[in-house]
Amino acid sequence: MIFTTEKINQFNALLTNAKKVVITAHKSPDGDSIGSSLALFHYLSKEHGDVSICHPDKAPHFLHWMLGFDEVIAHQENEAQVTQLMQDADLIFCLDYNSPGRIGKMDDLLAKSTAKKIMIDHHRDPAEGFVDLMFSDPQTCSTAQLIYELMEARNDLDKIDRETSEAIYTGLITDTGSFRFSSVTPKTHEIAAHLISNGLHHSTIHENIFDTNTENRIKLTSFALLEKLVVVRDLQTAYISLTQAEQTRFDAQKGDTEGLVNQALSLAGVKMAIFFKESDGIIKISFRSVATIPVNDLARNHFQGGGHRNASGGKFVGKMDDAISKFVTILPNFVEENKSHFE
Ligand SMILES: [Mn+2]
Repeated sequence: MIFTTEKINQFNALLTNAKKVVITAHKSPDGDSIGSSLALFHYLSKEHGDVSICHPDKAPHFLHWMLGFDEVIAHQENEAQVTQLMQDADLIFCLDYNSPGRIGKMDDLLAKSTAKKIMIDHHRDPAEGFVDLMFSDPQTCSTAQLIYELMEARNDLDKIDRETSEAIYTGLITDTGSFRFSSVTPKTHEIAAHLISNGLHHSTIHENIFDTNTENRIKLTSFALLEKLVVVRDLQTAYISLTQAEQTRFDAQKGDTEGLVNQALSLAGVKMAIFFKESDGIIKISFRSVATIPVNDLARNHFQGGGHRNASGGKFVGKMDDAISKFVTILPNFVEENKSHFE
């Protein structure tokens, strides 16, 4: 239980003393960063007059349907407005990220701000000292679940309306692969059950998020699986890579490669999957694994990254071929060192 009475009292005091509240979340928004931001926004707006959402960049199109989405101001698009809001803020929420480095170019605004800061997050190893009040629980599947638990701890579950409910549910399903990851607990299902009992149209939300493929996206996915999937059968590993040129060929939009790595992981006999994506001149790498295989070690030790045990990210500064050969060289050792996890 991270929402202790003592910490909720501190939370209440910080909120009461703040005139202007800004909600931030990590770069490259996903269903949980947007979902938790909107859920908190809808919730706080009921008791607090001045709440804004400032994100480093814009969310992929499959999240634009969300109620209140237009409230999210992207630093990338409205730098002056975000700068002003961050400067004027008395209280800043840091949602779904564990260190200031995760908000891209907004990190400077956060560092310079004199506002009080509250973190609500579920990533491991939160950085010390950049917030005044920290709610961090790596055991929880999503930040959206933590927003629900915050409302619960403040006896405000009756304030869950349609907007809040859909935002929380979006975070839950996108961060858990639709309730399949090991991070899902009875509590996660209890929350879903409560939201559905309250009238949430869960199947519509699922369709809004997952059934929004464009023709180009399906073709890009098909190309990636047909031409770019490599299965290293004896090491129970599969990987996919996409260069910038390959993405351009299919006019890839933000979010179009989302979930690709999970398709590689879905192969029978494969316990670890990696996706290499050329982006902004570097190679961004997504790692996924099953059971206890710690891909965050791989990401942290070799690819300047980190994250969760089963879902991590990293990067390689250089060419695609060099990123892949580095990985292929490391792979046998990693599997050997983690032998027991691969059995
Ligand atoms: Mn999350």
